[in-house]
Amino acid sequence: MSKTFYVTTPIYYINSDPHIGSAYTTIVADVVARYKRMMGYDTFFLTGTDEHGQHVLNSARAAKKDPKVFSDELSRRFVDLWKGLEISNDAFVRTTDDYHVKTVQMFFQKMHDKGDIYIGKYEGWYCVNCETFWTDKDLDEDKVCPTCHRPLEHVEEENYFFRLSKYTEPLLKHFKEHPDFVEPDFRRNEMIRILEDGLEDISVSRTSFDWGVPVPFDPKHVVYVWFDALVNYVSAIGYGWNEEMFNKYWPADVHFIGKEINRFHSLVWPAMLMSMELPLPKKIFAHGWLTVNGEKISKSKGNAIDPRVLVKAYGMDAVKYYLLRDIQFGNDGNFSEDNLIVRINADLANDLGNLVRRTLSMISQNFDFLPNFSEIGAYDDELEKLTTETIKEYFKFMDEFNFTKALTNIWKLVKFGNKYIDLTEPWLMAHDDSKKARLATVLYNLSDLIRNVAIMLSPILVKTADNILKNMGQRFEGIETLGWHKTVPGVKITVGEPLFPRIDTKKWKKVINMTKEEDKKIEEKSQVTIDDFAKLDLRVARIVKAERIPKSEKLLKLILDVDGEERQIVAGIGKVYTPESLLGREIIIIYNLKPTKLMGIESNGMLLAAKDSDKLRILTVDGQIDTGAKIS
Ligand code: ME8
Repeated sequence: MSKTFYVTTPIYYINSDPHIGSAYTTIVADVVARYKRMMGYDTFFLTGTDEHGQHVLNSARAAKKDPKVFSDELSRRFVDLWKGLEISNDAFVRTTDDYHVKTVQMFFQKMHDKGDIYIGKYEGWYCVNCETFWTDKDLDEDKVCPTCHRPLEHVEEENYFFRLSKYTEPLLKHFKEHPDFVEPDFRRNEMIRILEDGLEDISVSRTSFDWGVPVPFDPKHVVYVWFDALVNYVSAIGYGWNEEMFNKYWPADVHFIGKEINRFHSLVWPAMLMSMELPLPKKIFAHGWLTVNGEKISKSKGNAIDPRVLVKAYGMDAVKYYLLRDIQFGNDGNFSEDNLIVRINADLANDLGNLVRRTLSMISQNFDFLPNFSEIGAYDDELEKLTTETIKEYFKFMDEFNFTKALTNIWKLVKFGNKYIDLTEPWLMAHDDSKKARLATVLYNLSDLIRNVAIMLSPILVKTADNILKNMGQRFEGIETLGWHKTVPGVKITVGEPLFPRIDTKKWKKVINMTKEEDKKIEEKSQVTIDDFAKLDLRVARIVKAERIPKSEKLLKLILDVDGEERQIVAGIGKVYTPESLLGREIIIIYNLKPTKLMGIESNGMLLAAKDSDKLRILTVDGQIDTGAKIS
């Protein structure tokens, strides 16, 4: 039986706009999936979309769309985004998929049957944005959501509850027996502290809206969106509909998530699985947040960076390299475009790009094919030792998800490669036939180093590694080929284009600043202050006389009564309203508009009307009010 590896990302809220912060979870999970595939694991990598709940329903209503139609459109955006970011997921689960809905109902039914779900009354606070319930104990006096800081709704309704409290002790036991269950360890300790305080039962159904999975035995309730969402990790791999697949992949090897959803994954989800008598995932890894100037990147903070913009400017390989190298996985990390550019120029263009180019150019100048080694000389031992050590540590660090360390180590080897060239001075051997064998060995050793580096980098620098191997006439044929002197000699090589062109920082237009500036301009343009608004004097007026302006289809001359004053305005509503139909109507005008003349006729003010693509309607007041009344 082959080894399997099951890795997941959270399923994304369908109505959220993905940014580089949220894409981070998936980008990292993709690296791990590719690494495990390379290691020979039968890997299953799952992502998807979280589509139920009040928040989605509200957004669908605001967009005047049926929630399913709305979800279909939005889910597509995620599928396309991941494709654009070269994400290699094996499946894409949607919580509106039939098999998922059925599995959620199976969970709910079974947990109810065994008494772990019961009916009760919920009274407390709810964050529509995070779809999270909070108790007074979690909140300050201002009653805002501890995660997103938006005001909470006070709710009181009959709900089904999950007997989470019952699982406090079993969970504590599991945490103790499996010290690697939640990582990093400081996040595990947070969870243990919560457990030591004791868990409370949680509400797992809602009745105030119907966009969700119906509770099978009480369909006026829909299943709480988090209960529904967590089940995706088993529904997508066949729980309840494909036993063979489910048994093959479950329990998951790792759930990658962001730190703010750790409680749901490390406490609620395992308790649900215990209730279902299913094995628990082997690991939950809760990473930190990407920040900009110390603030979490998020749409609502206005600091969202579109990953597509970054990838278009710098390429996926470079963006991924930067994220994994500069941001210690597990901790929060500041995203900086300047640092990304530094990494591209220093590490990718200079260190790696030059090593590959120098080596391949020397081979093509001196040999018809990639030469074999024969004459071992100075520094070869050192190179062999460093290569072997780097590979050994690579496995260790990648298995620990310590990408920063894995990459730092690989770069030690890359840098040593450049140093090896300087020390062995192959260019001096090129013109001396007696040194041809040594030259061949030096170039073989360098090729071997580069091949090993390319293989180790291939889960991260996917295209670059593939290019390097192709140009060197090498193929990846299993992880056993990662190692000293396993390069196949005698093959044709191609020098190829530079891997990463240097970015000239003096001429380069940074993409984030540009979008930020643009955003700012748009924002500044579209926003008015209360002082701006106060400059407008809007008043109610009654139309006392109306007539067409000769030779114009559109313009009408209106005489208005504004608190006893007679005013004349010209209005472009003649195609829609006849003069007769307007008499006696109360309208809204801009009272302090600078007078002007239209077709030679004085207009002293302007009426307000609403217009869409084919209709126009004047604004009137709701009920009786004196003319001259101010609008504020
Ligand atoms: O939480 N830095 O979905 P989501 C790093 N639907 N990671 C970030 C981030 C940032 N600035 N902003 C967001 C949900 N994320 C639920 C999950 S799973 C059963 C249900 C991460 O769309 C966040 O931590 O709000 C999470 O891992 C992912 O983006 C999706 O978040």
